[in-house]
Amino acid sequence: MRVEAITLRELRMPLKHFFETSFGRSDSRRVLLVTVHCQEGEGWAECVAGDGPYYSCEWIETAWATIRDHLAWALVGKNFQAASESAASMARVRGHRMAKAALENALWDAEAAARQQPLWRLLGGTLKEIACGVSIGIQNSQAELLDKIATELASGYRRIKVKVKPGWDLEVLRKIRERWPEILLSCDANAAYGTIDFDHLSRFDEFNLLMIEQPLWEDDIFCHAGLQRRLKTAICLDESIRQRRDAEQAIELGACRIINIKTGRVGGFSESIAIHDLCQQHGIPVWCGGMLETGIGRVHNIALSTLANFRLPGDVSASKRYWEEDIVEPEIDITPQGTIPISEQPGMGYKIKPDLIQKLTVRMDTIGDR
Ligand code: OSB
Ligand code: MG
Repeated sequence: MRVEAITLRELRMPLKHFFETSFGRSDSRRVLLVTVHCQEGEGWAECVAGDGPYYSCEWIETAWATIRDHLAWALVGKNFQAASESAASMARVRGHRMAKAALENALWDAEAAARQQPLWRLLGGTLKEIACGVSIGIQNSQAELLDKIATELASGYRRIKVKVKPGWDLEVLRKIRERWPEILLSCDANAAYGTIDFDHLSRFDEFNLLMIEQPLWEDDIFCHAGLQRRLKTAICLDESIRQRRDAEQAIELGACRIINIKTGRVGGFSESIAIHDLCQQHGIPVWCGGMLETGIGRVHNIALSTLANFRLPGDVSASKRYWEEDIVEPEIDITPQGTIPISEQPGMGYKIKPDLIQKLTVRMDTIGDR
């Protein structure tokens, strides 16, 4: 694929309902879409960087500027045999993995379309349907949280994950377990606790959780190993795993028993596959995390989730949970069994809605000749 130009677009999309984590509440999403224009056709991807530097240090403005001034120029004019080769061209830029992932994944999208192959197959996927879970934010009251859980269970979701933080944890988990003793339940702290909380965190053990996700600092592996030794509950790392090397260290140290893969967080599909394979060799199950994506990011998450070691339900849920109208069609939806069947169609298997994207676009820039 010969890259001729790259287009950046920012969209503003209101969320149907606020989403609150330990690091803050969002009512809407700034969405960064990337299109790579190649001689053979185009490819799309979504940069999952947040509205602000709270989940990680990357956010929309750093991603936009880093792609425009540095990363795009590492690709424009180059010819790649395969999308996976693009990562090496961008390696001189340190960090900025969400920005890199958007470019690499757009190239995978273009490659799948050019080869007339489903993206999931190009990635090495084998599963014909994927299992879906939901991530439910912190609510204004426990009653509202319980209502939301009831709704999601009725839709068929296979695993409920609730966000926790100091002051919204033990009591909430107790209420959920009283009402649903048997469901697959996990919690995600988004790095809200510290070493002084180890005794407090061991009390989570009484709730028979599938996992506790990222209890400690976003840049820590070592202290998680100490905590995992004290907990019966499996720790799942999210923020801490930025690359394959981090996963290697976490596994070696015993810092987690499960890993969540987000393609944006680790710099793209090739690094995601490398982490997936490493975990598979070590008997560590992985699942696909979400970043409040629109349909474009969601479709890429679905494709990645078809790799064999994605053994736990991911945060890959229906478009209508977040958006009034999604930018792909058909909208992403789940079966009553809480699964998404995989399409045999070439490329993404979903269509982009250009008119809606145009309508939602608040800025645009093209790097290269078009
Ligand atoms: O930690 O998994 C997370 C959303 C934004 C930032 C971080 C996280 C999340 C989610 C939402 O949990 C998952 C989704 O997209 O449904
Ligand atoms: Mg998480």
